Amino acid sequence: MVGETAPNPSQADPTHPRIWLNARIATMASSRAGLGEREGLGTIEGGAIATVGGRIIHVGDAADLPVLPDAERIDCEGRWITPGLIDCHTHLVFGGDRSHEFELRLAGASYEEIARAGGGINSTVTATRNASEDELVAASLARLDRLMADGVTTVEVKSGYGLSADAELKQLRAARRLGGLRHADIVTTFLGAHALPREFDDKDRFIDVLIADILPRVAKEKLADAVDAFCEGIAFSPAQCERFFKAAQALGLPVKIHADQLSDLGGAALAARLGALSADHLEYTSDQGAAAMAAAGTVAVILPGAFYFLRETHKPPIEAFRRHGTPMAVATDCNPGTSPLTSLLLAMNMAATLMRMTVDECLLGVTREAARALGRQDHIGTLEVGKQCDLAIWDIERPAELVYRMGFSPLHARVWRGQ
Ligand code: DI6
Ligand code: FE
Repeated sequence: MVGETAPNPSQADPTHPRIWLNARIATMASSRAGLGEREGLGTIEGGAIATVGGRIIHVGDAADLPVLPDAERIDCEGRWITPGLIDCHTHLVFGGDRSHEFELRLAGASYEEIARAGGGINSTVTATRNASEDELVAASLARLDRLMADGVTTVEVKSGYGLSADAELKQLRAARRLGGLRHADIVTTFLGAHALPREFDDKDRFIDVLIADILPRVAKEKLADAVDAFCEGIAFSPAQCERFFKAAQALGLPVKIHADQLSDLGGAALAARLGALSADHLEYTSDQGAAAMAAAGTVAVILPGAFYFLRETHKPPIEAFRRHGTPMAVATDCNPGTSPLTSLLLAMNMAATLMRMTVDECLLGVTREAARALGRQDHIGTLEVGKQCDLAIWDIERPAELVYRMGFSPLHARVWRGQ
């Protein structure tokens, strides 16, 4: 059965010790290999994992297991265990859908024509403003369940379809509520600078309102773990993004950026200069941008769903990221306009097929590097003693199967915080 581990007496008690035995484990914790070498997934054959209180207390040889007399013991029968997967870039919470626009585009309309006719990001803003918080939660839960069926245990969720104080707060509250309704961690990002809402005609004036009014309320209510902006000709300039980011950083919030998706405005370099957690999309990022990100430790989040759906042909500079040692993550970018994708496994397949990322890069990209893109690398993303016990247990013979198959989830069980 796909889903949580089967009900049992100890399930009610998350602090109860548990041991998974007879597993093939990909810890994702191997030390970084030299440039150009294959890094590997930190594989352990015939291994065991033990948890107490939701944390990992042992990973490795079954012979070295600590003594836990009343632990529940689970025989994995040779199945593979990876860290629970992490989708580090989604716009999961939104109202309405854009299937009609999809049909218009198939009939030859351009993204711009659709936007002028009332479509585009602002049509989702209208639908999101008109939805109640409960309606947003209900619509998003269906999408979250689909992500979880692929072994996902942490999901980042951005706002950015409200673009007024009330609607942004409503979107972020709906996102936070998802975490109380499912066995998954929800990480929220305030994407205040996503688009210019219809009631404004000046982008600088909207940035002023974001900084003076909306951002302080988001921060005061602790509704966001980070702040994001869309740096693009059709959205905000690097200078406007920087102004917004500096205000966020002054409030102690880390920043992320949608950069270089449709053109190279130097968004990657801006991310590096500000010490951003990640820069995402990056189809048009230059070699210098890739090098600056590597030096700053800013993660390159590759979003092949949007690349595919927009029929983009300009690929992100994967080879430059590799050469410079820029960490790479992979995510769904789940959103109604450019990536209506709710499978992280399929996102990995697309990253490999369309962008020539290796299997190991894809798997590290939805675990260890995705955790880094959220600033949570000390807590999740690898199987190491002390980390949160989030596991995905798979009916596969080789890790490559997780990247190779399309539209099939070989998930056997999902474990979140040891449960
Ligand atoms: N980049 C994207 O691809 C989405 N947002 C962004 O900043 C587009 C979102 C939409 O069209 O609704
Ligand atoms: Fe996005």
